[in-house]
Amino acid sequence: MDGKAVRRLVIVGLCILHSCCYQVTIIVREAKTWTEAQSYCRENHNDLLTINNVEESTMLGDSLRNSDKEFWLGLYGNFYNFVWSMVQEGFDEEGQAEYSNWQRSQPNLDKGTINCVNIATTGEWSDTDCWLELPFVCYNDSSANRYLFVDQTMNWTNAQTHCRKHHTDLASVRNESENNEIGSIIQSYSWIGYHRVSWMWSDGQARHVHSFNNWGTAQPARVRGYCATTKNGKWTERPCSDKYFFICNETMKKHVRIKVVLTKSDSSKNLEEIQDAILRQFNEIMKKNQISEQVRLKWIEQPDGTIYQKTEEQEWTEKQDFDCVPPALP
Ligand SMILES: [Ca+2]
Repeated sequence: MDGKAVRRLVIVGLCILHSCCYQVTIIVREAKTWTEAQSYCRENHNDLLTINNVEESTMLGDSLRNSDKEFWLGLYGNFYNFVWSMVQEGFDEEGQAEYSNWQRSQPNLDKGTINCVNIATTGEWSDTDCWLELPFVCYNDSSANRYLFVDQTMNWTNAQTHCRKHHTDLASVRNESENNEIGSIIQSYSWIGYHRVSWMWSDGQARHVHSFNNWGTAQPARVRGYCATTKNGKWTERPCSDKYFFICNETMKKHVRIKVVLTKSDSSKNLEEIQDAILRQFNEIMKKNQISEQVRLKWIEQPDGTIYQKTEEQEWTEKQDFDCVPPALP
């Protein structure tokens, strides 16, 4: 064996990989009403489970495959949750977001998952099926005539897409004078930007018309007083006062520390430039592997404010020689 001592000047920095927020699913086998289950999850974990996409849904379906039970999810019907299409900071002044001008006995469509609001020439509003083809009113915040009547019939979603593409959004109405203005420019029942988001997640996310869902056949048929369970991944509406097992989520954060060692010291190079370049390289690698969205990288500062520490380390490299002996012939 032949050993050789090598002295190197090494510069050591610590880099932290902060992988944000991966969800852990906790299955609780104790029957509770939806509200009791929500309280339990909020006290002991994070919240009742939200399912955002097909991957999360498939993973949950796989883990429940051998169970014949139903479990509450965080999804609940919110009958009166009407919202405007246009979300613009500072658009509503105090109290104006609450303005409405429903026709008598409206809104009355309490079935299905979606419904959208039209305005009559009288200025009165009704809720109806979003797939109806109606003319519509757009809002344009950079035009002198803010409200524009579009005399083409489309379903509510296509009307929204049209207004967002050519103007600002489907019309929002903040008060009686704006409502009268719209009533005076339309020629028949027309869409405005108001629509009901009937299903909400316990964590506050609205389940919009086109967001992911995994309802079973002919579900959901009702909204009021109903919450959603899952069995084998499919969703079913059940009265929220029924008792089922349930699923909570927990948000975990993971930190990984990486020690970066620069073995070639070059005093002519600015260490701060090097550290930025190293982070950029790591970020590029993560981007290529499609993990950059969940992971954040940062350098760890030492108590004295620096990132790098210069140390003189003694390191041994070893060289081992083996004799190559051919196998003995029998
Ligand atoms: Ca109606």
